[in-house]
Amino acid sequence: LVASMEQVEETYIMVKPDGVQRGLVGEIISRFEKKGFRLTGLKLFQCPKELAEEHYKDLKTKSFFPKLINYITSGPVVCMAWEGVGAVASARKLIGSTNPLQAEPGTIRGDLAVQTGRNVVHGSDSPENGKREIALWFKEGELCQWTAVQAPWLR
Ligand code: FUP
Repeated sequence: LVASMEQVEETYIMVKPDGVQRGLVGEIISRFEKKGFRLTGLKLFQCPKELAEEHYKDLKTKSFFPKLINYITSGPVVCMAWEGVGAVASARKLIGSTNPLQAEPGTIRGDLAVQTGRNVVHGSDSPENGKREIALWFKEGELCQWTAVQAPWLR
C-alpha cells in the first residue's frame, strides 16, 4: 500500500460557477458523500478576485490565467472541505481529468462537462494543497469535526 493511501487527509473541493449555474451542486456533493468521505465544511460563496488569484497562484504565468480568474469569480461557487483516508487522490479520481473530453465516463467531469475552461469542479492536488486551500477558503468557525453515530434517533 502507498503510505498516503493510509492517511486521513483533507481535500478542498469546489463546485465552480458553471456547476452552480447548471444545477449540479447536489449531484456533485452526493458523489463525495456516497463514496464515504466526511464533509467538514460547506458554503455558497462569491469569490473575490484576490482570493481566486491566490488559490490559482501556481498558474499565474499561464496564458489562460485571466480567463480562469474571470470564470471562477463569474458567479457563486460551493466551497467544501472533505476528509477521509486517501481522500486527496481518491477525490481527484472521482473528479476525472482536467480536460472533460479526456475524463473517463463515471467521473464527474467525464459525465457532466465538455470544456477544460468549464470543468465544473475543483479538487486539491496534494495533501499539502488540501490544507492550504481549506485554510484559504474557510474561516476557523466554519469547519466542523464530527463522527457518524449509529443513528440513535431511529431507535
Ligand atoms: P485541475 O487540477 O484538474 O483542476 O487542473 P489544473 O490545476 O491544471 O488547472 C486548473 C484550472 O485551470 C482547470 F480546472 C481549468 C483551467 N485550465 C484552463 O483553463 N486551461 C488549461 O489549459 C488548463 C487549465
